[in-house]
Amino acid sequence: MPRLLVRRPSPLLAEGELTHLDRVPVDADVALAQWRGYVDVFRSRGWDVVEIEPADAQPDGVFVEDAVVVFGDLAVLCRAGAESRRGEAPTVAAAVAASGLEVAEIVAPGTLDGGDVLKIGRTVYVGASSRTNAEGIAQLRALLSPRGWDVVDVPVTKVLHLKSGVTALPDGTVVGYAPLVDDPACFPVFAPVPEEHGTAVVVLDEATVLMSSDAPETAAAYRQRGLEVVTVDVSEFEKLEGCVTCLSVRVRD
Ligand code: CIR
Repeated sequence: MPRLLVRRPSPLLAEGELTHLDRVPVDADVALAQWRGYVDVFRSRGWDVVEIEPADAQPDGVFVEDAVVVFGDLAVLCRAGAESRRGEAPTVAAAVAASGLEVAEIVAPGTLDGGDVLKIGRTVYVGASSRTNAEGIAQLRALLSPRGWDVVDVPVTKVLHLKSGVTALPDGTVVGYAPLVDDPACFPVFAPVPEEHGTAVVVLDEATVLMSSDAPETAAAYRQRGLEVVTVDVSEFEKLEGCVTCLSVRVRD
């Protein structure tokens, strides 16, 4: 059974980091309801939901994807590029330790945010962003190359993380909102989408993706490709440069 690691949003969510967006009011109660709706999509499809211990003092703690990335049986604990987010790590490490996965970690001076890691087959695209540095990418490559993964670094200057700009459909097609993608030619197959919030998809299974409800034209385009599309409202997280991918870590069998 696939597993989903999540953490409920902190009451301080509205104080989360912002890099490319201006701060607007965030409603913590709405955010909690949206988070429950997000988790329910997975639960109703048979995913085993594992809640990481709440970290209410960490405004960005809900964005667990940034703290750990799973490659088969290996979990790589990240070292956050934003100092304000390093306090999220101990509780994530505890949850991962209990998961039975082999564990490795990125160490100083390396930084790596999981939002910069996009896996397609055995290729791992890593965004060289304001959060992920060359040393972090080098450490990840050293961990993954012997295990048969090819690590490819790609520039990210226009959005927070690589996966704020691009993600991949089940067939490996990379989708992105072209004005926010530094170099679409980095990817073997790139399909532009018409809306910024349409770029982030979570693959639920080979025929189904989960995405934001704030990109109806893109959802229609994915349906045209024969995909089933499930949408959720994640507006409160989008205000903080989050999206559907960053609210969970998917551990697939
Ligand atoms: C941050 O700036 O770190 C948070 N406010 C948003 C993190 C979003 N994470 C992601 O896209 N993987």
